[in-house]
Amino acid sequence: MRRVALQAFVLLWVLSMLWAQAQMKRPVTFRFETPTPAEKVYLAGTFNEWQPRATPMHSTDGGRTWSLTLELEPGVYQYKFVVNGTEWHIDPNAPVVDDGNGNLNSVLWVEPDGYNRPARLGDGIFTRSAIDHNPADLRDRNVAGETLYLRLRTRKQDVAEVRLLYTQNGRVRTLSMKPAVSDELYTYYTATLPDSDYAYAFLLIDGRARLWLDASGLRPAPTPPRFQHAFKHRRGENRFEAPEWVQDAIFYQIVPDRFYNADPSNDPPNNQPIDFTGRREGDGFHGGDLKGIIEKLDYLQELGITTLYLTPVFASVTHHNYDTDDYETVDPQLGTNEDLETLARRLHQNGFRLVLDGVFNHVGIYFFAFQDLLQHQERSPYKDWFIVERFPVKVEPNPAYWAWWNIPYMPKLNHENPIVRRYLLGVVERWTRRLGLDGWRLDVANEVPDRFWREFRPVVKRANPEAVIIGEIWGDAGRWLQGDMFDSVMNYLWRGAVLGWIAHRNLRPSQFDMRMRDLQIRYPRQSLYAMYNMLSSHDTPRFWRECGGDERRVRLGFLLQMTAIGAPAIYYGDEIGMDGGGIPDNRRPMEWNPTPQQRALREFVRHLIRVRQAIPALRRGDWQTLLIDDARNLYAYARTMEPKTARGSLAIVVINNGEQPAEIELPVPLAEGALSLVASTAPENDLRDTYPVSNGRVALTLAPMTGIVLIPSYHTTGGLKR
Ligand SMILES: [Ca+2]
Ligand SMILES: [Ca+2]
Ligand SMILES: [Ca+2]
Repeated sequence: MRRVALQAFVLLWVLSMLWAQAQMKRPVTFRFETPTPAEKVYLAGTFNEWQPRATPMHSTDGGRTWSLTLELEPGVYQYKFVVNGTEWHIDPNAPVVDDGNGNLNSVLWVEPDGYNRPARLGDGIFTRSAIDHNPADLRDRNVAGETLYLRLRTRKQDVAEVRLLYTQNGRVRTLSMKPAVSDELYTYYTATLPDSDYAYAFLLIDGRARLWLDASGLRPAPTPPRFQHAFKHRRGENRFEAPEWVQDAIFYQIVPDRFYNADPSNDPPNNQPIDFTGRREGDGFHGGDLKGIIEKLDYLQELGITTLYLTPVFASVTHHNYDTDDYETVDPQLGTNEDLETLARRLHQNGFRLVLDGVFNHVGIYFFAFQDLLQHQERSPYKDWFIVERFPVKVEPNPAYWAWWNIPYMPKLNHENPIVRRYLLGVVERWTRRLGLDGWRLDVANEVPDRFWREFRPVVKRANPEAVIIGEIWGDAGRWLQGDMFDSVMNYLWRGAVLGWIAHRNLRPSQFDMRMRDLQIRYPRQSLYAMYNMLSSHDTPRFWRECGGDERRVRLGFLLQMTAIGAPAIYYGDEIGMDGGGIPDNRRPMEWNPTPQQRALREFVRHLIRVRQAIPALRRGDWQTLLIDDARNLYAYARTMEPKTARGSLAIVVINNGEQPAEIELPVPLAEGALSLVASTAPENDLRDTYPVSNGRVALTLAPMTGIVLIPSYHTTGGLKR
């Protein structure tokens, strides 16, 4: 038995490798002309994680014209040229896109083979290069709970019908696959089955043509169906567990220097340079500390927070501490190692969890190994801890070593060096055990090699199997959510969609809906439900600012956040609508004397948290779009789970994001009965407490730019009333 299993595994592995090769790379040549000759020009983009010095270009005319050819898989890429490692330029000969966070980048589409011919439904022609199902990829084959999730990709607008054929107990069964979502290049079809043993294949139908996809590839469909080369699924395969508790978490992100100052004795001096280089803290120190967080635990508990995420707490000369000088020691401005242990203990005693910021891409210039390098140069035993291009090494602009964004105060570590990896993993293991840490948020995780994260995961999980690993990834994070690196990521894609529809008002409901459904096929379900969904972070303008200070929009953002798939994460002060633009303005000290208006917003957020916690469907349910009305800017969705009779198994969210009152007749997943209002962004409005449902429809009127949450009346308990 064992041997058969091994052979099957090897066969599967070989097939999946062949599959990976079938994703044909294509040569793409980049060209850039500099106005004056440059010493060096680099290419940086989503294909190299925006590393400013990783991809040098070549010049044959003394530094004016630069070019480089890369082999790229089909997809959409963003990029820029980096002149002399410091000046970032877009490509004047390419279209630009907003990356969703206010940056303009050049964009490149690499189309798969055959895309030069238009796609048509029903013409009997398939664009074969687009058709893909990789059984080794969790996005294509994933077991979560007792359910097997399958995904197949085709070209957009190309295939009329996709069927999943599978064998069970010797019988062949057929399931029609649903087109879940389409992106620029592809349509994704999905199907679910109870997790069990199957042989399966896909039948694609277009016009009179029928194509068969199994583990041996694509070929004309055999009649009757033949399964000797079928994909195989064994019960429990491809199972990866993200910690269950994250689905129920309400995160709160704190920049400790900016939260609460409980101990003035450890405040750093504010009016002198922070070191010999003469640099000053841009916006100063504000004296917040770990004791301050302990003092405010009641506040956080009252709000409904369950999990704290602290930006870095280890010693560094800056207020933000993203340039670690000593991983073993808590920053003296924040307290002592004992204070951190006390904080962790107090959090755990009060039912909170604690996630720390892991900054392992780069260090600060006072980090012992970097100090040794500065002192001993080529003779330093630590010179291979960094990526040094030339000697002498000095702290200077455009330094001789790789640094994060070329900022000389943040020398990048060399993760190819096994000693560096072992050192960092030791730090991780000790703090995880010592604090009973509930997780790590990983700074600029895309810039650290995957290899390090693959070693990181088992170290963390051994120290605490329940710890969550959250990567800072701004784009599509599917690569990191394959079970071998992260459980979750900071969900900037989700935030971008909310900004687009609610804050900036440049997306329509249909586009917002597409983005929501896109996220659902982009990540394995375990990760999707453990996403870190934030409206703001220490790296973005405050949501309040993004909404132009329009509280109606801010409230709609919170409504979406608290009813979304994935864990809500509140950036400190957002709950009272604190304002702030880009860094460092978005890190103003916490406002502890809120105005009545701010307190009312906080009360609304607190209520939404209670609603989320009281209705399991909001945390664990499926997503069902109920209404898309672009003309009136209306959108409604349901969160549903089985069994339907259970309390909290259904919640309906209706949003009128338009400027006019809207009379809505909404189809709902409930035949008869009544719906009760449990939350509204505009409580002063004259809304009814219950709405009758007849023939699966409910009629309601919503004021402009308001949203509500409804649940079946027979599910209601006291205390949830808005
Ligand atoms: Ca076709
Ligand atoms: Ca202090
Ligand atoms: Ca500091």
